[in-house]
Amino acid sequence: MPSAPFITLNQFIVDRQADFPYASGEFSRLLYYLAVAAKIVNRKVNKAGLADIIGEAGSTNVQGEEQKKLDVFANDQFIAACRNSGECCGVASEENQEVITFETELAQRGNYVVLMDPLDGSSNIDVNVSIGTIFSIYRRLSPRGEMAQPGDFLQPGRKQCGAGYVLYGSSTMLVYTTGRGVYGFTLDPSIGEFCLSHSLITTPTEGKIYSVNEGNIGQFSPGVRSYIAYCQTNDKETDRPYSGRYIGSLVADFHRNLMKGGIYMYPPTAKAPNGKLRLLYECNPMAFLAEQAGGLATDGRMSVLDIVPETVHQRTPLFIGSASMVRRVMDMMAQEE
Ligand code: P6P
Repeated sequence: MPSAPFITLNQFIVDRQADFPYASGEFSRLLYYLAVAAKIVNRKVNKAGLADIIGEAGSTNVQGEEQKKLDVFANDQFIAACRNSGECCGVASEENQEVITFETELAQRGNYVVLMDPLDGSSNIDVNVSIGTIFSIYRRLSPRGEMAQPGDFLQPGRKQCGAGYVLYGSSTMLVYTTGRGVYGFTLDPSIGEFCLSHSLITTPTEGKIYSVNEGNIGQFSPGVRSYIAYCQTNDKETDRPYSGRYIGSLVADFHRNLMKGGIYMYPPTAKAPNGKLRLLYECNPMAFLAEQAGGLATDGRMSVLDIVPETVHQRTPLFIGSASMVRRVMDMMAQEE
C-alpha cells in the first residue's frame, strides 16, 4: 500500500503521542481543538473581503483598540474550542480584560490553561496583510475539578508545555512546539487538513533582516539606535547593510525571520515605556518557539521566558530571533546604557 504523500496534524499528534507533555492524550486533544478553530477562522479570514466581516465590530477591547469583527469572531472561536475540548479550564485573551474560567464540570476537569492573542495584527485585516493567532499552553497549578485560579495564568514562560501560532498568509500555517523542536503544518484547503510541511525548524544563528518600527527611532535608547545604525552600515565582510522588513504583524515578521534568519525588535518607546507587546500571550509563546528553534528572545537584559508575570496583560520589550543578532543588540545596549 503506497504511503500517503503527506502526514496530517492529527496523524502526527497520534504518531508522536510520546512527544506530548505527560503523553496522556489530553494535550494533543487540546491542540486538535485549537487546530479546528484555526481552520474556521482561516475560512473567515479568506473571505474577509467578501463577507460582511470587514471593519469595526463597534466595540473596543481591553487595550482600548477598536475591535474588528474578525477579532471578535476569532476570539469566540478559540474560546469555544478551549471550552469544548474538555482539556482546558480557562483562557486569558488579549480581547478580554478578565481571564475566562470555565464553569462546566467537563472543562473544570481540564488540566491546562490557554493564553492567546486570537488575531494579532488585526489592523492589517482591511488591507489584506497577513495576520495571525498566537497561543501559549500551561499545565494548571490549581486542583483539577475546580475553577481555574489566577495563579494558573501567571506562570513564567519557561513553564509553558506548548506554544504556537497560526499564520493566515499566502498559505495558512500552524507552527508549534511542545519543547521537543518546532514543527510547521500547512493547510491543504482541498482536504481541509494541516499537513506536516516543516519538520524540526531551526533558525539561522546569523541573519540579514532586521524588523523594527523605525518611525519610533527618535524614542529608542542609544544602544538600540546604535544597533539599527550597525544594521544599516556598509560592510562587505558582514554582508551589511541588512534588509529592513517590518509589516506590522508580529506573526508574519517572526515567521519570515524564523525561516530566513533575522531579528524582530519592539524596544521601549515614550508611548510604550515597557514595550508594546504583551508578555503572556505574545512574547512568551514566540520566545518558546524561538529558543526551541535555536534562537533567542530577551527583553534587552534577560530571557523573556524567565520574567515572573505579575498581571495578565503586562507588556515587555522584545528582541527576538537569530541568536547572534539578539546577542549583538544586547551587547550594544549594555555598553551604552
Ligand atoms: P506598531 C500588532 O498590533 C502588533 O501587536 C504586532 O503584531 C506588530 O508587530 C506591532 O503591534 C506593530 O506595532 O507600533 O509598530 O504599529
